[in-house]
Amino acid sequence: MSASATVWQTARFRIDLSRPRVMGIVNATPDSFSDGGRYRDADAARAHCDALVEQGVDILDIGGESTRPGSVAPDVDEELARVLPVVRHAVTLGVPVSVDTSSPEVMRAVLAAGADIVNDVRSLLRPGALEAVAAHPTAGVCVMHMRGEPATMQSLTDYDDVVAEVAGFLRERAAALEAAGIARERIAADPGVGFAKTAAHNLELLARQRELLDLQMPLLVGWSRKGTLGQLTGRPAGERLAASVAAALMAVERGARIVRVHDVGATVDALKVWSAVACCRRPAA
Ligand code: 7PJ
Repeated sequence: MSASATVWQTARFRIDLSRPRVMGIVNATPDSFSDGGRYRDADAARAHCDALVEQGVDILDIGGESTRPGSVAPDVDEELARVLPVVRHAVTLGVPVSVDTSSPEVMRAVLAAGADIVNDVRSLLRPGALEAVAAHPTAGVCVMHMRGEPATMQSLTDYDDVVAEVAGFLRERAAALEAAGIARERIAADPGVGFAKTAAHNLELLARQRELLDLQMPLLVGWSRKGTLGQLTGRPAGERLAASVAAALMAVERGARIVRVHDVGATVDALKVWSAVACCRRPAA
């Protein structure tokens, strides 16, 4: 088997990872600038799904909980009310649909509605989450490294060797998922850029990212608009496009097979250039 697995089994799609894939972020959280309430927010999120498909997205990732540093989780009913109307539309668009959630109730509901992937920043550690995904015969899942909770994680940044710790955690979670009956080819692994990590840790994880290929799982990485890029450039989140594309490209160059991004069109273009060069390489010795 090559260093990076070549498929990701998900509910409706076996995603071919022989070329890198772009996962586009769809926020189903309330828009603080919208005064039209839930219907208007859901409409905007559905329109955003359509726009990302138009831009060439490979996977839609819909989230109803903000997990930015310091944020507090919504209750289950609220999260479902945000996410389900968007998922029901997204599953009609012909691309795999992922849902960014840690709630077993939300997992069960979105998988029943036809979603393909559970993307859980808490790696199915909430009670019932492992069982919710294992109960589906083929749904994909992404496990991600984090410590603590988004509200407190930035105080949990002591590591001897961040790459070894992240790898050890992801290996353990994959083993737990497999023991629960989730086949290996259904699992992707994510180092969790910005989750209980300083800028130096995030950069070390990117510099040494190839070491994570030893996990023998497809690597999914999300650098898009993250704080480390703000620290490096001095720019606010809305002005981190170039930095985000640069980081996504470096992640792919170091073996990531899926990049989770806000700016789908720009990332798709960058990866076209990368792929055109990658295909001309001599086979590795
Ligand atoms: C990530 C995520 C990430 C995965 C968020 C943000 C914060 N899921 N959900 N990986 N980040 N798998 O987008 O800034 O890095 S929410």
